[in-house]
Amino acid sequence: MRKRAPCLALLALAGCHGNQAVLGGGGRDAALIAGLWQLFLIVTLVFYALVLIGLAWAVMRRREGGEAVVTTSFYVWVGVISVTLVGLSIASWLVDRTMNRAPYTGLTVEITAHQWWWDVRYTSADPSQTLRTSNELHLPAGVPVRVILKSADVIHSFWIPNLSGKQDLIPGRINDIVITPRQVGLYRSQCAEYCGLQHAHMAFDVTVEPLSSFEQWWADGLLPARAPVTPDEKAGYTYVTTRECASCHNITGTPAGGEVAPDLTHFASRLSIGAGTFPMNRGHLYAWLADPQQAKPGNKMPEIGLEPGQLRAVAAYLESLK
Ligand SMILES: [Cu+2]
Repeated sequence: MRKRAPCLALLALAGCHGNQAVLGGGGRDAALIAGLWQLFLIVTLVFYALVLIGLAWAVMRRREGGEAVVTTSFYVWVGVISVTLVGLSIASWLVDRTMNRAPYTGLTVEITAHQWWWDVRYTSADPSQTLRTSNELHLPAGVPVRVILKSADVIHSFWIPNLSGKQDLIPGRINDIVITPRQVGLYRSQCAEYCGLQHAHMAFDVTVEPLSSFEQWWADGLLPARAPVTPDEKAGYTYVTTRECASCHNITGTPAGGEVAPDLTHFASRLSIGAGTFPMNRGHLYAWLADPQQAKPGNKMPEIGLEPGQLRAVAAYLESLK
């Protein structure tokens, strides 16, 4: 029993630290939410202690005192609870209002949720500067970013616990949320609305970096895909750009111009495969290409039936897309 208490405490604190943590405070809104959570925790702990003290007092003194004492205590207690609840409601409302008044400086990202991946567009007044990527988000530290949220199929929910609260992505409707990341780091976003079989594998990586690094990342992202060099890469390029892959996936600078699946132009520069499902490495890439339905059952990528030589070539080409 003694060993269980620290374990339970650790379990309760598991969501407080790390790259997917509600109390991480890595963003303006996340810090506001964490502050509100701490206020609620302290107040409810105080009331819990008062209830226990009152209970002990009642048990010990149950034969003393009259009905008048009980009645007075009851009204005082109801009054204290009412005032506290109103106070907590006001605190919650103030935090909500502050979050909705987030400053916004002009950087806009459009995110469309799909079962089960994220299509990401960094928009610009100059269309040639609009950057499309998938299943990743880069954000400049200290800069408020407006994220426009859409859904292509069912209701999803956008949530980067370390940076902000949640916002739904609803078919036929446009929502938005302003995020102001404060701490440079790598974070993880997770869809927060059950959206089907692979809801738990609908995540993406978030890189918060200094503004200059972010601008460099954006500029690099606009470059066309790297040309194949080795024989395997060349064979993979030919396969990917002339066969099934090209009808769904886009690789800028090549004949592959599909729009209905994740953009692969700089695929290998991402940190994960399958919308945050697997870390980006050769083993997981081979497994994914060999049988995507085994890797992530129900996703829209069919098993193509690559021969071993084709598998090696396609993997080599995709790995070269930095
Ligand atoms: Cu979802």
